[in-house]
Amino acid sequence: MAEFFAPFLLTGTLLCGLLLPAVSQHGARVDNPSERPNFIIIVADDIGWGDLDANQPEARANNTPYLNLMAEQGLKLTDFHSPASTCSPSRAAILTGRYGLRNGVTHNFAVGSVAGLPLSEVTMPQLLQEAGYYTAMIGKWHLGHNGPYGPTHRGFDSYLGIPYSNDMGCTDIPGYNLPLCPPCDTSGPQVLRERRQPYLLFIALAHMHVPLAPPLPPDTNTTANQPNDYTVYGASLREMDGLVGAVKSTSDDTDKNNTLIWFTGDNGPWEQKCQYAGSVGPFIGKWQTSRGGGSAKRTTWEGGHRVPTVAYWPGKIPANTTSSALLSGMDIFPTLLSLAGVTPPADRPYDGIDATNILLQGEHRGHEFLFHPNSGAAGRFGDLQTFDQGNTKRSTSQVQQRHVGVQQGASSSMTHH
Ligand SMILES: [Ca+2]
Repeated sequence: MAEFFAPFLLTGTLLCGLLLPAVSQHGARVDNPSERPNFIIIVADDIGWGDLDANQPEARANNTPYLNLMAEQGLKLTDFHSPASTCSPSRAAILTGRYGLRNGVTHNFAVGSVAGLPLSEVTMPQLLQEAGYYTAMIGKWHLGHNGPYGPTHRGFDSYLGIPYSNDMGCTDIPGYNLPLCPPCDTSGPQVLRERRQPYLLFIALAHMHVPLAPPLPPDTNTTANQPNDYTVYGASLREMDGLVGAVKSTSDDTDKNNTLIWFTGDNGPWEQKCQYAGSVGPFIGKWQTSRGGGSAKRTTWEGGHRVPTVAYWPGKIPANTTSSALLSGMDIFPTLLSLAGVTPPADRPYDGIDATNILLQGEHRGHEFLFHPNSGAAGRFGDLQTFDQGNTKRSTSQVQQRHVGVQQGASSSMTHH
């Protein structure tokens, strides 16, 4: 798999004589800086905050050496949150910079879902594509797999992947884990290396979502002959880490100083998958679990949405730095657009913030508060929505009772658009 990614990274990326419109199709304003960076966004599936060794070195797990190195050479974001605690709402918010209450995706899409991310939404790849970027995606989409809802209709020039999770529909038939599903675009990505455009490469890994299918240790012929320290989850994590390392290595060999790599997760690990789930680190949800609930994916407790995150850009992002700024996956949208000189359409509000100065300048001021929707998967809708405000986390009912001002501000910003 490591070799699989290498051809999709490119070498020279300066725009040479490409004339850009001042206003794009969707009303975005496009400046024309002399040099625009490449973006590689890597989103792991169901990974835990504690799965990144660098987040809890005392555990000495040694499962993520390549990500650890990326953190040493870049910026570790320790208070970074997925926009939701399940797949589709989180991914929709990452690609639109808007909460699900605005973009319309508050639940996961099913195999039988007819539609997807509403067509009225403007996505990050759309805007970058219109601004002259070549946009490619590899991996899990899960934002609608019929007709105009597929990734190549939502801003990606090329796509190779699975239309939804690897335990859904035609992807979970034993022996046929990666079939040629009709919704898939099987034309394959074009080779970015040959293009003289800046690029966005969005890699949505199937790791660490169940089912896990890691390679066995080299000296192992059967699962019954595995060494004692072998675990399916740990081996999968090391495989995922190796893929990230291969992408980073290829990028370093080609456009090291002009490429931002941003690794994060779409939500926390399964709470009920036992040894097949990741680590939430210290965010064990003691109050919640003591009452029979869960602490992670599908819940609004910390382990459900605080995700391991590393940003890497040699020469731009100071090495071996850590920020505890309160940030969200929704911030990727405005940050990338800002770095590309693109001002998004002004006809709608956005919930993400431009984190450029946090990445490049060491500033620490992130969101004043974050809203954590229950994504329709943690009980009756509205029961378990929470807010992060600095070091305090409150349910909506507590916010209503004790922080009326915050609640009023949040309510006004949550108006549907
Ligand atoms: Ca997920």
